[in-house]
Amino acid sequence: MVRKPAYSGKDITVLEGLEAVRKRPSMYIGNTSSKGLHHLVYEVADNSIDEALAGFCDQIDVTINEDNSITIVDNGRGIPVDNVPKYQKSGVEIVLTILHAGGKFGGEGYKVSGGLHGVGLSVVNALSKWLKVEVKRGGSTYEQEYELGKPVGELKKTGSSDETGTLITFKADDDIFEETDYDFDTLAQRLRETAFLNRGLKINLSDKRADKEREISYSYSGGIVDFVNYLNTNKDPLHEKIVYFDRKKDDSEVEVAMQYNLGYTDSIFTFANNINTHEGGTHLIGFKNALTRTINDYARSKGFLKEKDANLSGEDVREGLTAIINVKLKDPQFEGQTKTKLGNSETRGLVESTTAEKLTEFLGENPGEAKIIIAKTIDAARARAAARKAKELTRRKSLLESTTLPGKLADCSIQDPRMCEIYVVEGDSAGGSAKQARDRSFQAILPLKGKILNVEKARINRVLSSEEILAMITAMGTNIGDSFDIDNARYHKVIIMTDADVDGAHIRTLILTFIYRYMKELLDAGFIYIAQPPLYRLSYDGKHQYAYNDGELEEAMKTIKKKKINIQRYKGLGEMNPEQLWDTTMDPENRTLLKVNLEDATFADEIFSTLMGDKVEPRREFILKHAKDTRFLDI
Ligand code: 0RA
Repeated sequence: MVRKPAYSGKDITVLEGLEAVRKRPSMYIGNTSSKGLHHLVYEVADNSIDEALAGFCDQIDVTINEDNSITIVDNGRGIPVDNVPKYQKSGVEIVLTILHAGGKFGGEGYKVSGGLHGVGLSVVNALSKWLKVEVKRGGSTYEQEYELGKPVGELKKTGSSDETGTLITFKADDDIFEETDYDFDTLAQRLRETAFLNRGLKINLSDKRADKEREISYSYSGGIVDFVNYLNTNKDPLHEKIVYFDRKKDDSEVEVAMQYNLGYTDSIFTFANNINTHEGGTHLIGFKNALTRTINDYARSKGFLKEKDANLSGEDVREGLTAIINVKLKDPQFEGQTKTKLGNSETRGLVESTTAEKLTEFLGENPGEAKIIIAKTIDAARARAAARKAKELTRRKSLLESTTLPGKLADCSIQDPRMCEIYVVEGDSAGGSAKQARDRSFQAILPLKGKILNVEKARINRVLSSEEILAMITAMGTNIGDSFDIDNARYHKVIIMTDADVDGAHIRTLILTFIYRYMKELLDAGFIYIAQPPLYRLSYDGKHQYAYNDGELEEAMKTIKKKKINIQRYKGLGEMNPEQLWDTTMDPENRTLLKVNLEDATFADEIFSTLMGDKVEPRREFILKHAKDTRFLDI
C-alpha cells in the first residue's frame, strides 16, 4: 500500500507561514492588545466589504457571540470551493491558510491592501483558537473547521442552497491576545463609517453576550452625503444643500461631499478603498489645490475679489468646511508612519480635475449658495489680514518661528527629541512640584494656567493671542496648521497631566481639542499621552502604597487587612509632594501612561465639536450617553 505522506512540501510552507504569524503577531495586526483584537474583526469584515465593492454583496451581519467569538456573514459570491490544481486544495483552504492569498483568484474589482488591512483571512485563522467557515455557492453548502490555523478535516459538502455567501466564526486565541473581550461601541463606530462609505450597504451588528444584548443596523442611501450631514449635526451649516460629485476613470473612482458650517476649523476626512487615510496623501492634496483655485477663480469672475485683492489662502477657503473624499482604486499604495497616507500619483490629478470641474459647475448653478460660501471665505481672509495688519499675526508668526522658548518652560538637557518628553501640567503649583520631581535630563515641564482658550469657538487670530497656547506651540517646536512640521518636534512624548477631577478632565479636553485642531499629526504619530496620577495613598505600619481607582483601593484594603490604615484621597496633583509625584506618575519604571489613540478620527471630531461647540443640548445628551464610556473619558 502506498501511503500519502502526512505533509507535502507545500503543506510545510503553509505551516511555517502560520507559525510566523503566531510568533510575531504584531507584525501582521499591529499589536496584541484590544486594538489588535478588534483588527481581527475588521480584517474579516473587509473581505466581505471587498465583495460589496465588487458589487456582489449588499448585506453584512456581524455578531459578538456569548463566548466572545465573532460571526461575520455576507451574501457575496462565497469563497471559491473548487480544487486549485497548483495546491491540490480547495479555494477556501487556500484563502484561510496561505498568507496574502486573498487576491490569488478573481483579480477583478478592488482589493484592500497595505497598512494593517488586507493581511488576509489566514492571519485571523492563525491567531484563532478555532475558526469555522461555511460557504454557500453553486447550489450547495460547505463547511470546514480549523484549530490554531490548521484544518481539522477537509472542506465538506453539507447540503444544498440556492443562495450564495460566506459565514466565518472565529474565537481569538487568548494565549496570543492580552484580552479577548470586544467593545461593542468600537466595532459599531467603525462599521458605521464603512456603511457611510458604501452607499446602500446594510451592516448589522449584534451583541449576544449575557447582560449586554444589543443590536444596531446601519444603511445609508445617501452614502457620504449622509456622512457629512452626520458630522455637521452639532455644527451650524452655512448652506442647506450638501455639495456632492463623483467620477469614474479607468480603474479609479472618486466621490466628494462637502458642506460649510459657521465654525472656524476644517474637518476633512479622506478614505481610500474604505481605509481612513489619517495621514492624507495625493487625494487630499488634489482636493485642496482644486478647492483653493476654484474658489479664487469664481470669486474673481463674479467680482467678489477685486484685482487689487490678494488671493484667498488655502486656510481661508477651508475655514468651517466639513468634507469627505472617498477614492477607490485598483492598486492603492499606502505610505507614511502608520501606512495611512495614499501615495498613488495618478489619484492627485483625478481628484484635482474632478473637484475643479464639478465645483465650478456647482457654484455656477447655485449662485445663492456660492455667495454665502464666498462671503465666509472672504470673512476668514479679512480676519487674517486684520490680525496681520495689527502686527498681531506677523509678530506671532515670527514668534512661533523664533527659537525663544517660553519663560515658564523648564526644559530638559538632552537634545535628542526621541528621548525627550514634556509634561504639560495644570496649574503653577503642580507645575512647581513636577519641576522638583522630574529627571531634568529628559523631562521638560510646561505649567499652564487653568482653563486654556476653547479653540473650537475662536478664530486663528484669537487662538494665537492666547499666551498659554503660544507657550505650547513654541515649546513643541512644530508650528501649527499648514506650517506644521513634525520633524521639528522637540519631544516625542507629550504628556498631559491634570487633576483627577471634573475640572482636570475639562482642561485635558481643552488641551486635546487644541492639539486635535492645530497639531493633529502629533496624535497620528502617537506622541500624545495622558498621565495617570493615583487617587489614593494608603499608609500602614510605616509602609505605603497607591491606588489609581476605586477598584484598586478595594483590592488593596482586602489584602492589607490591617486595622490601622490611613487613607489619603488626593484632590489634586498639588497635594502630592515631589517624591510622591515622581514615584506614582513620572517615573518611567512605575508610571502608567495612556496613549491617546485617534484611530477613530471622525468620532474624535464628533467629541470635540459636541463638547466644545456652541450647542448646549447635544453636549448634555453626549455627556449623558457617554458618561460611562471609557473611550470618551480617556479619549
Ligand atoms: C476569493 C475569490 C472570490 C471571492 C472571495 C475570495 C471571497 C472571500 C470572502 C471572505 C469573506 N467573504 C468572502 N466572499 C468572497 C471571487 C469568487 C468568484 O469569482 O466567484
